Amino acid sequence: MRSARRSDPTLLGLVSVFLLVLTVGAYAEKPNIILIFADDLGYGDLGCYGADLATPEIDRLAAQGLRATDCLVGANVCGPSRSALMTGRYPMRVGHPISRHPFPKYAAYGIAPDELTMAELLKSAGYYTKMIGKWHLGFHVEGSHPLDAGFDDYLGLHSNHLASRPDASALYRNREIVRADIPFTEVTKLYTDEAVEFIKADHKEPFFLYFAHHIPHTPIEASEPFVGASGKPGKDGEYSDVVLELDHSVGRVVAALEEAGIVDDTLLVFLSDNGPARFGSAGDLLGGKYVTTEGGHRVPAIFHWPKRIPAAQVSDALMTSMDLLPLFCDVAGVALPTDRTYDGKNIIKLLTGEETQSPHRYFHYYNGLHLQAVRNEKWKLHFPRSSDDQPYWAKRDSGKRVYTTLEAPLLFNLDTDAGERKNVYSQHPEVVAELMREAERIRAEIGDLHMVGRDQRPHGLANPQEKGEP
Ligand SMILES: [Ca+2]
Repeated sequence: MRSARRSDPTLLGLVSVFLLVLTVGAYAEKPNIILIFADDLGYGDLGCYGADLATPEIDRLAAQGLRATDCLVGANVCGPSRSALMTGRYPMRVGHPISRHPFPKYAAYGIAPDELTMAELLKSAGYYTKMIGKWHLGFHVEGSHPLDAGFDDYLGLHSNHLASRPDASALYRNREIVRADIPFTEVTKLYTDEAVEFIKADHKEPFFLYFAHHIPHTPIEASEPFVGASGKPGKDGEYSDVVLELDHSVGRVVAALEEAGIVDDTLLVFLSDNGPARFGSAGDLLGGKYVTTEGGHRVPAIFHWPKRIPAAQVSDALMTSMDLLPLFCDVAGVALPTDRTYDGKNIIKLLTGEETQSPHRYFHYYNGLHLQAVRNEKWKLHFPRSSDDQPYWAKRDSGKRVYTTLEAPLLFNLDTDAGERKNVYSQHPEVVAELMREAERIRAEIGDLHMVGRDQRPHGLANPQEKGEP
């Protein structure tokens, strides 16, 4: 009798239907995820971060969601910032602490195939994973292409757009060149068209879209409809025009979500990969891209998900770009792998307003391979440095490149001096001692310029801090 019941086709059918309902039910709870990554957009470049330029689309996202005022990226330049973003780990830990160039030196330097990206983890939960834009993690290195890193499909340029290098202005779909030489001014619209079409498609599964812009990175060139749009003169005006083009693109993505009726079920994150370069503003923060002051690492970061993130929130809790991987895993129902250390933390409760305290105790500022500062939520300690310690992008002071050499350590209270201008080192020896201990701990774990950490993946570069020859 019992064996007959086990093989009862009606009962098996009911069990199957029940399991199907469970599966579909779980699916319906998984949000789509869109990650929009700007390139070199400064902390002070958006209206909602105090710029004297209205960026209505992004400002609206901030008003409808959460705007973070203390979100740090894992590195202050494009390549390693992306290795941190994709893996949820410091670039030193994953063996990708240097920004690569299309030079022979970097021929075998890409994101390691056995690092797990957010795309691979989301794919394991049934997500369709798409990438549009700038990869910059070793596109031509075997095992380091976006399709090797968990993306189902890809459209974009392998690194920065360089009109002077034919391969650097080639548009790829997956592994094939589909346009040999695309003008820079066509890229943003083309990418945005692709994103809109993708969002409006009939999706059978939740999707993850990683949309990595080339703007407002150099060349500072807006496409024709945006030339002069800011009404500002000179090169700063041209930069503002590009920011408006970026804003317009974000608006089209949101409009597509609304038209598809899925905006409430989509977690949309907008942030920048590092601080502003020559043009652009870090607001009241000191420095910009290339250096380890707040202007290099602190970026605009906006979280939008009407179903779970209450509107009109501003959070001053310390967050990092590396938190996005654990966050995405949480909302997708993926258990974080336990075979590796994650530097990012799940920040879902900060976003929903259930918590206001950062899950982070410390943040570590590396410039290339060199540990230059450690902070907790309030205090930041900079260590002495010479130009020899610096990676090629920070060898000397110029423009927003500041504190490239320091003869003595500096301590700042970021609560009252986020601009890192008032050194209080001598007043707080106990804070200095604590941050020094933390520096020793992280050096032992993920290394420093002249030492290898016990959990540091080899980068494989000779003279890693030097740029190399074309
Ligand atoms: Ca960048």
